Amino acid sequence: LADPMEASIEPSTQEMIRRAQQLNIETVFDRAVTMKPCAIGLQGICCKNCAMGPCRLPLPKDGIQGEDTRKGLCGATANTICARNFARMIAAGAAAHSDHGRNVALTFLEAAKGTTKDYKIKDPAKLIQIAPYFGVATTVEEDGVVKDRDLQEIALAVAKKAVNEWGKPSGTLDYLKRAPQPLQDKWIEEGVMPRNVDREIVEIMHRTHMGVDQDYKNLMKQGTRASLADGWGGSMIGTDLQDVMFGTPSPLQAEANLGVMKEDHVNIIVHGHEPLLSEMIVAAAQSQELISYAKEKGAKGIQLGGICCTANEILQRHGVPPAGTFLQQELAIITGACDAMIVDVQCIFQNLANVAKCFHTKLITTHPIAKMEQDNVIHIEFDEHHAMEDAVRIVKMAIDNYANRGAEVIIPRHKTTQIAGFGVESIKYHLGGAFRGDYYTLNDNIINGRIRGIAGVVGCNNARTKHNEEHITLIKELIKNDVIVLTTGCSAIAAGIHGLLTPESAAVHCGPGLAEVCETVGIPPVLHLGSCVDNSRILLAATEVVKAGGLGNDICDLPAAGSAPEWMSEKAISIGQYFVASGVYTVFGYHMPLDGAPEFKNYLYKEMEKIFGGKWDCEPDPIKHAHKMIAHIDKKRAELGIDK
Ligand code: NFS
Repeated sequence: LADPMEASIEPSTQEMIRRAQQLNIETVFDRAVTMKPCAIGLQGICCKNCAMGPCRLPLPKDGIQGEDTRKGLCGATANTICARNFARMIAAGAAAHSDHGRNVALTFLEAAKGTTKDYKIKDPAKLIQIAPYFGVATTVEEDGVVKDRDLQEIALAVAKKAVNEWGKPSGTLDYLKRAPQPLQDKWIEEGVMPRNVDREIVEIMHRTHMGVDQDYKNLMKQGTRASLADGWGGSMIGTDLQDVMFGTPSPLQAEANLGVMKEDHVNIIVHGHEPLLSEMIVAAAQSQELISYAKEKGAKGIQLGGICCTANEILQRHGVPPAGTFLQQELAIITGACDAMIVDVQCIFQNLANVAKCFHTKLITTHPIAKMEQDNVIHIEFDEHHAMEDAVRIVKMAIDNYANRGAEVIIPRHKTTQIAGFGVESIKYHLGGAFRGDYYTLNDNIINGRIRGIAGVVGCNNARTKHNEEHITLIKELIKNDVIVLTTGCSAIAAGIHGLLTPESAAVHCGPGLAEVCETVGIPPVLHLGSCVDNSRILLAATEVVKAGGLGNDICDLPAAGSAPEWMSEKAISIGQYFVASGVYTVFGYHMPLDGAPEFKNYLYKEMEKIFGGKWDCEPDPIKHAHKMIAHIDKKRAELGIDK
């Protein structure tokens, strides 16, 4: 069994691991003790792409290929195998983000056509802002007079263009032109401009099939192209259209951690990624009718909470508190107070069903592509044509289940307050100039040295590392050194849980320069920018910084760095690659599956910088990790002539 103190730095997590062990319920933390990773897979050199294998190549010693130079049966070298595996991770990650984006675009098309009543245009300003990138006009000329074009007409034109981005037969993705021009030039020169989202993912699967692409550099070219189709395509379109339909986030206050669950309330946890359903659940749970129904059933009200990126989506737009990170999903049920957990796609443990079986919890799957085989799981397929009806049915089911709770409900007391809901627009509002709609104040403070640089800290938790330790140690070290942090995903949830998302934390944890800026402007030193598809907001924020001037001409000129200290998902690899290909020095924690192919690893860690201005790195120690990022920031400051 796992030692709770070794598994997490977070007290409610430790408490719930102990509680699970008392009840003889296995969690991810225990499985991490009994299941050891495969040594060859860990190095990235196991090839199982054909039935002559799996070919498990010999491990190099101290990063050098030794005397044992056996290859795969087809002759595949360590570089080829490692690059194929890496590219396939990008394909899976880009597919997950982009399929989410596609579903959003398809729903937006229905909303624009008026064939669904539950989804509407909530943020017309955002629609008008993005329309030109799709080549959609926002004004019309009638009798020589320029007038605003009908909103529904703009929406329909944008929706059709957006949906087309997944499969258009010619050209390249429309959103690529949002990147700084020098970056676009690099992509064109390197031949990595994505043509359409689906094609780049399919082409990875083709090129990594047995006997196709056998040049690791060429394989990575396609990996890059698919990752860009994710970051500057599927994810970015997903984020934008979600903003149009559900509202662009703006800063708000909320709570975080398992302690947000309430013993005397109906507790509903939404877990997964696509906000299409969870938006409806929020609306249903806040309706007077269902609150009254909950009271009739003996509860004081309905408490919603989120896990993973669905949590971030509804936190950013509605202030619904996240109940936990990726690694706390089983623990939310182990409280005994979770009346329903509703899941859609991605990052959902199969073991949730086994845990739910030990309690009264209704576990509800909602997505046609993500079902569970266990018989205690209920499948209510969500359909955008009757979205609200589905949501009401689910919330009612949770309320009806309130009476079935067992005697022992133990909810950890821990919860924190946080400010979330930042985005490109709100950073502009807080850190823009008084008369200039750009990032003037931010740039000015970077140039004068109060802010040393910008870090993006994102990504998952990983049961192979101590839950939240790397995130929190790293972020604290960065802000102590006056580096402002933009965060998303489970990293953002972790930062919220550990109290780093408050303006007050600036005085406690920041260096004097960053503290002064945060206190003057009234923002936290760590800004929550949303879910993992919202990493596209970080790309656009970086682009705004470039545009505001004084810090070079391209993202790679900025004193900035990226990090995913506890990554585990294939989505993180796609994100890492699009950051690298956008010019960002990107450091991952834990481990990278590259050690078996030192030459390929060197290509990612060194050579790539010559092509895109960004490169990969890996550092498991969070303090050293922070200082690698800071050293890069200082190098960029020196190149810009602003080091002091
Ligand atoms: Ni991102 Fe979000 Fe969390 Fe990792 Fe999973 S929830 S999409 S993949 S674990 S950060």
